[in-house]
Amino acid sequence: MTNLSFGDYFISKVIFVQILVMSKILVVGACGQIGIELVLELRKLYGTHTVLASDIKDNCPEAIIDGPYITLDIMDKSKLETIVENNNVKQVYLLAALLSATAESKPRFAWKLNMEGLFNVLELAKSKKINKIFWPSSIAVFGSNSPMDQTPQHTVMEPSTVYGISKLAGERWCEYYHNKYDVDVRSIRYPGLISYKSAPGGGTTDYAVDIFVKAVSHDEYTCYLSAESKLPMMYMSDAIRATIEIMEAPSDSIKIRSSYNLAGISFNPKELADEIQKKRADFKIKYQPDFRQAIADSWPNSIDDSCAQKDWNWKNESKLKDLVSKMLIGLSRDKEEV
Ligand code: NAD
Ligand code: AKB
Repeated sequence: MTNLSFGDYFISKVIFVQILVMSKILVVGACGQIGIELVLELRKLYGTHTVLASDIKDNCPEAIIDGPYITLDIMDKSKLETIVENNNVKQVYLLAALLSATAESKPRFAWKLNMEGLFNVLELAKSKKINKIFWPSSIAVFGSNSPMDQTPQHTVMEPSTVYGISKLAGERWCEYYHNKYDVDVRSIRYPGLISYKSAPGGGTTDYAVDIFVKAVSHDEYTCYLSAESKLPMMYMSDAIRATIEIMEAPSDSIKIRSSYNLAGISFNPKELADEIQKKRADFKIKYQPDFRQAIADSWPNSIDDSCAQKDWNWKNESKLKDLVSKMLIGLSRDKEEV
């Protein structure tokens, strides 16, 4: 404040705060399983009009219709740039991608979408048009040569799916842009996410959502994975909290600029079905593994997330029992409302 009068100092502070307030957060892929819940939470924290939701879909989902929405194909670099400039976007959460099961049926397209979208956003940060990026990776970066139990942060990584290959390559590019161009990119290797507000988008872990939909409608569930396929999973509210916590953490506490391991709860389909049966005694499940079994077999059983715990104080909260209760209540309520 040395050379400024109090009045000038006050005005400069007001302008600074206004610039901060006016800058926007862009969520790309906002209509998806994570996107809807992330937009809702970001709007609660930073204000409805601060969070610009976008997706390739023309229509904004009902759940996020109260705030700004724009149609955007993340591969359209010039439209992305225009949106960023016209709206003073300073942070981007990039969620648009093809997930593991869908990507296997369109490998070349999955590679193109998953990589080109990331490059378009990294380039915006390189040219300092935006300040911060969140980009999710996945447990799919590991492969059958990685240790299966408590898979460490740094280990053998030989993914066998196009999705896993794109996520591992994406992680390397994130670290590269951080080291070379000082890009503030932050990332988490999400486990399979479980939620009821929006349907999952074509992953191998989707069974752990589908099973609840059948349980509340009193239908038998045919599981496409075997009863013993143990995978790392997480309840959505924990994943959203992790996403916001890593983005809010001081930059120098984020020591890993590829992507952090993140652990929630590990279970197999039988353990999940048993827990559901404690609440819905009539629930029945049978097992008919398909091509997704090989994908699940190549992924870890459980994850060591001690680096995330140490660097930015990550801690998972939901246990299997809570998750089952929340899913059954959430889906039953939605059913009654329909
Ligand atoms: P999703 O499939 O539910 O949602 C993706 C959204 O992206 C969709 O709404 C889709 O319309 C949109 N989209 C597709 N192509 C687009 C394009 N060209 N431009 C703009 N939008 C486009 O996926 P999700 O489960 O919400 O996952 C979001 C991110 O998190 C992905 O990168 C995924 O790999 C990662 N992830 C998810 C999980 C999980 O269990 N859900 C686990 C690990 C990692
Ligand atoms: C998928 O199954 O593809 C996703 C993931 C774990 O990345 N849920």
